[in-house]
Order: sequence, then structure tokens, then C-alpha cells
Amino acid sequence: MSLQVGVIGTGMIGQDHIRRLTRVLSGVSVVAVSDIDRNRAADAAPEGAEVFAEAGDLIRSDKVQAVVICSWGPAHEAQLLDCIAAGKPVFCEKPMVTSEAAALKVMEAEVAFGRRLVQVGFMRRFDADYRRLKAVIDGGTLGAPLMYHSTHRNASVPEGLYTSEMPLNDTLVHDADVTRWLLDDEIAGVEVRVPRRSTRGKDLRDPVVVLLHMASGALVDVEISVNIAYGYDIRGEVSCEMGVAALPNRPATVISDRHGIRQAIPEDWRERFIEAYDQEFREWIVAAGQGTATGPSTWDGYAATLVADAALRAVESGQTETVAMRDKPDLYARPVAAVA
Ligand code: NAD
Ligand code: ISE
Repeated sequence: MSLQVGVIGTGMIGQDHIRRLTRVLSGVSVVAVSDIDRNRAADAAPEGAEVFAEAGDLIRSDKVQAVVICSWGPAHEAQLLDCIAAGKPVFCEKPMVTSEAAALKVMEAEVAFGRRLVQVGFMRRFDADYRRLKAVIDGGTLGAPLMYHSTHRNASVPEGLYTSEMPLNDTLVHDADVTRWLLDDEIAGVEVRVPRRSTRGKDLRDPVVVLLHMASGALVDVEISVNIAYGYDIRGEVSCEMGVAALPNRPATVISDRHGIRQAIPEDWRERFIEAYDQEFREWIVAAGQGTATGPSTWDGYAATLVADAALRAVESGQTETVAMRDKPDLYARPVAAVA
């Protein structure tokens, strides 16, 4: 039977996820949508889907078996808590929440419920290039990872909606999560350096360089540029004791003409990570159909939130700010048990 899903937030990524849930993937149907902009929700609703004015009513509706949250970050906390209270599996776009206090509330609610329900939208973990890179590091033939260089460049971000804090609490969270996952290590401290500001960045603090100090002693540098004009360029290279492993340049047609030899660069995240988003939902649909969640967890969302908070403090202090994580609840340490 098809998993009946309700989607909250029908902006850019909400529409893209509705497209994949209705036209690309099988075993799932979008039966409900909600957005604070009711017209946008109505325009995005697939045929037959009910439009809810209130996200809470969509979550509690009997026709909705599982929820996809694509609203703005600050709205996620209340919507996640409603999903957990209703006992419904939920896919939540990053950032899971925007403060440590909110992350703890969500984690405590899920732990009290006693079963994983939340998957956070860290799609890089589902990308084939990142998965191959991780397999090489885990294989151990290059020795221990010592440094990781992560480059995260956006051609542009939406004017007005994207605030000066967002390079650190909205964009960096991807690099923080993929670093923890790739290196199988925790982030213990965060430093931020701010170079000359790009005049294209309007009022944004852009670019920024972030140094992540890992618990093992490994060091990670992250370039965040959110207005770099030429395209969406994601790179990663791990330097180990006996060699280096890097993400490939994205395979693309090689064009040769009077301007030279070149390959196209993706315009934005929709194009670069199209297969990764498809795969994260394939895996989510299977788990949600069994009443649970696998993939990036509330614990991972909590870790990324702490790193973002520390990065925001580090900009102000100019110091290395500590990331102090709680002890990991058992719920996130044990393998997920499927529910019959
Ligand atoms: P957007 O502004 O295009 O869309 C957000 C939508 O949510 C808007 O239509 C808005 O009206 C609606 N909304 C806001 N608050 C709401 C609420 N309380 N209830 C219901 N609807 C509400 O933004 P977007 O680019 O689609 O981003 C949405 C989320 O997805 C953000 O958290 C963003 O960080 C994340 N995102 C993730 C990726 C990724 O690569 N994983 C890419 C883009 C965006
Ligand atoms: C956006 O919200 C995303 O999540 C993209 O993956 C990221 O590259 C971009 O910087 C964010 O604004």
C-alpha cells in the first residue's frame, strides 16, 4: 500500500519534494499540503490532495500517515513536536531547529516516545559520490584522516529571506553533518574567520571560513560562499596519513568551442543533489512505512545545531568556541527496530 504523506511548506524545496514524491518515486502519495501562504499551498497541491490552513491539523489528520516538513527553520520545532505527539514518522528539512533548547525539546520528546520518528534532511549522506568517499575512508587503506577541506559555494541565495546568520546556521549545518559522518568523529570546537566581504553579498557576512576542531584532533576547514555568481560548487577532500581522497568533479558533458574546453556547473542544490534527494526519500519511505525513521537522526540534527550556535558565538568572540554535547541517549545508539 502507498504511504500517505502530508507536506508542510510548499516553497522551493517543498515543491521539488512534492514533484519527486508524486512523479519520481513509488510507494508514496501526497494526500495533504499546508503553507502559511494558502494560495501557494493550493498551487502546489497534487490533484486530490487536501489543503490545510494549519500545519497541526494536517499532522493530526487521519488520512496522513507520515509528514514532510519543508517550512522555514524556526517553524520546525513546533511541527516536529506535533508529529511526535501524533506518533507519525516525519522527514524534516535542515536545519532541524534553530537553537539548542529546541533541539533538546525535540530529542526529549522522541526519547520519551521510545522509537525513532524523525529523519533530518542531510541529503549529502545519500549522495553516491559522498558514499564512495566514505567507503574509502572507512576502508582504512589511506590511514587515519588528518584534515578535511570542504567547499560550499552557492551562486546566490534568496534576497531578504536569507539573513546574515544563515551562512552559519542554515548553510554550514550540511558541512558539519557530513564531516561528522565522513570522519566518524565529533566536532569539539569551532573557529570562524571572516575575510574581505564580497560586495555581491549585500548585507550578508559572506564569505566565511570555518575551522572545525574534531575530537580526534583532525582539523576541518570549510569555505562558505553564498553569492559567488558562477554556480553551485560543492567540493570535499580528505587528507589522510598515506593519501588523499576527494569528491570527483561532477561528470558533465565536456564542451569545446572557441571559448575553450569546459563543463557545466550546477545552478543550485536541486540540480547537484537531485539523485541524493531521491535516494534519501526512497530510504525514508521504507522506514516510515514501518512506523519509524532511519538516516540522519534527531541526535545528528542536535549536533549540527550546537555547531551552528558555536559558530555564531565564534564570529563575535574571535575565539575557538567549545561544542559540548550531552551523552547520547540509547535510542540513537542502537540499531533501528522496524515496527510490524
Ligand atoms: P521557501 O521560502 O522557498 O519555502 C518555505 C515555505 O514555508 C514558504 O512557502 C513559507 O510560506 C512556508 N512556511 C513558513 N513557515 C511556515 C509555517 N509555520 N507553516 C507552514 N508553512 C510555513 O524556502 P525553501 O528554500 O523551500 O526552504 C525550506 C526549508 O528547506 C528550510 O529549512 C531550508 O533550510 C531547507 N532547504 C534544504 C535544502 C537542502 O539542500 N536540503 C535546500 C533548500 C532548502
Ligand atoms: C539551502 O537551504 C540548502 O540547504 C542548500 O543545500 C545549501 O547549499 C544552501 O546554502 C542553503 O541555503
